[in-house]
Amino acid sequence: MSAEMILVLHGPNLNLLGEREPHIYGSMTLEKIDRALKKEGEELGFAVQCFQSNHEGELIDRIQEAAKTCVGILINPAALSHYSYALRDALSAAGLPLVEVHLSNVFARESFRHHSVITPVAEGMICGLGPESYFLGLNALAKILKKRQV
Ligand code: CA2
Repeated sequence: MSAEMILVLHGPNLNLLGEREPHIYGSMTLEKIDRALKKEGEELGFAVQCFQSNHEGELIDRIQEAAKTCVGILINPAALSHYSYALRDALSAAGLPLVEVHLSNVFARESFRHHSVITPVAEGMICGLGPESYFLGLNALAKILKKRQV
């Protein structure tokens, strides 16, 4: 039997990780984060698929597909967190357990970053721990999914 699938989504500009602004977002590239998440996922008993887009509509298309093929979503919505009701509606409609993560401590930054329109439809949100936010988020999601299987 093949492993159940978790979708990891990265929002706009996260493709620049490791190349720009390392003082805010760290020096690990997105490719390296994705590789480590897939490995961690395997150890947790899940197959992890990763997708990054700079386009809101592409993220929404991927979420709609995931509703039919995946069991949970881990997302860093990037700046879309702060204003995208379309992304929130897609995540809510997918009806899958959702964990939101941010690399930076959004509460220690500009006030527009203090509010996420995604958090109310997520199981929880982790921020401020660099790439570790993703790994903690994946572990939390796996725990939630395993509890639901019982
Ligand atoms: O801290 C996070 O993970 C954020 O989601 C990152 C977003 C930001 O708009 C959110 O408020 C918090 C920005 C992603 C931009 O990523 C870059 C990475 C490297 C260089 C430049 C931008």
